[in-house]
Amino acid sequence: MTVIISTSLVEAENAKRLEELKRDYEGLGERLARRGVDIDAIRVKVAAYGVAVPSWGVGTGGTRFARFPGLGEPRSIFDKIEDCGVIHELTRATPTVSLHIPWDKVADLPALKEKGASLGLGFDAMNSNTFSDAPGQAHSYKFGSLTHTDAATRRQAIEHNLECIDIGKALGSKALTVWIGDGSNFPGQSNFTRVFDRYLDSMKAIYAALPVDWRVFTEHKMFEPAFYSTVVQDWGTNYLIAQELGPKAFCLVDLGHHAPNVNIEMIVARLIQFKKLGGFHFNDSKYGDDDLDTGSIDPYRLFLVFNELVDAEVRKAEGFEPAHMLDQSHNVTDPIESLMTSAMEVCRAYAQALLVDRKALEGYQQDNDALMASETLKAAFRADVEPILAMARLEKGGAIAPVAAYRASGYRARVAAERPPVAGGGGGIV
Ligand code: LRH
Ligand code: MN
Ligand code: MN
Repeated sequence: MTVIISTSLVEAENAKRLEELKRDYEGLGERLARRGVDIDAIRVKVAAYGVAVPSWGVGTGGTRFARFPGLGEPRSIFDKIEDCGVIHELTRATPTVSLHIPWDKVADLPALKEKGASLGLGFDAMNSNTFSDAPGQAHSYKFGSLTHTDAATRRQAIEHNLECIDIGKALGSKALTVWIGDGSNFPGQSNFTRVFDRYLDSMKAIYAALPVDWRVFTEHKMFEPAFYSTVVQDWGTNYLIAQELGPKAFCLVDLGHHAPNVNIEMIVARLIQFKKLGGFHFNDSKYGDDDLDTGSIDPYRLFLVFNELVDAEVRKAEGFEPAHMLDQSHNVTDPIESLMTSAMEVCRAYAQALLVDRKALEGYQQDNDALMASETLKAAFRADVEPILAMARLEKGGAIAPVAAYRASGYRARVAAERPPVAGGGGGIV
């Protein structure tokens, strides 16, 4: 296994914090024991948890107004994988990478797979991209891709998804995530029914090409880039798609793809109940698809989503196997720091949700004791589970304090010396 951040540096950083961590872990263990919770059992579950890092997240993002690149921007998929390796080395919570084609230029697949393996990284869901035109492509997606009125354009979009499956097969991925930007900007611009018919036809062709052990995740989003109507706009449409396509089709919930204040945890519960929850794109938002760091705006909402996931986990809900991925854009932070922090936030929400006294909660629900039901959730959410997370990282060889260890390692300065500066400018990506 290749090590990017020196083991001795991580050890030295950990040594500074070890005694304090042990005391904190013990103290928390005592407090949890009073509630009948075994801290070690929670730690074991958290240690087994992982969330995929998006390859597109390790470069500085941008808005449609401007992009301000950082130092040491990855030059290639190999640089991106290396950055992902750093995130996993320090957090031990991100064992897979989710690729985006053609943003990721992936010529030598065996070498890429080998590179991932050398860093202890596997490949999660493949993401196709028919929401922007690739240089030299025959047909433009300006007026749609899988739903375009022109059959040749639809065919091209289908072929692209098939190519993503082939790439994924070579890398050991087991899922394809399809998000399209198709929609309209004007009432009357498109016929809702015909457009959706075309979507289903195209998706059926993609579905037919899925290997037996693959799943396809369709991702809904309320608006943007289309501002009047979007073809796959909400979880209702998404559920219909998954139903129409068949047993290998599931709905992907990106937390930023709903109207403000929508009860996302309830959508999650519904999709679990009807066995169609495929996975997540975790991020946070204040207004729209802001792609802010997970848990940075509303950590309670993240916890409530995890509360539904743990509820399904403990009752062993049938067909429950969601893929967990981050999907963020980092404009003002070092992407590696943001992704490490976000991975830890996801682990935190999971740990907190594991603390919920589910028996008590059920009792309060049965008795219509709204206040105590809410307090039961709050009691779990208020617990500072950091010692559990840190201990889980430590025993897997990670850092007690990943951001501090990362800063001490000088990794960003090192890659900045190797990777040429990138010019900024106007007009970013999604
Ligand atoms: C669309 C989206 C989708 C894309 C990613 C870059 O807003 O969430 O998942 O693939 O952003
Ligand atoms: Mn997404
Ligand atoms: Mn998005």
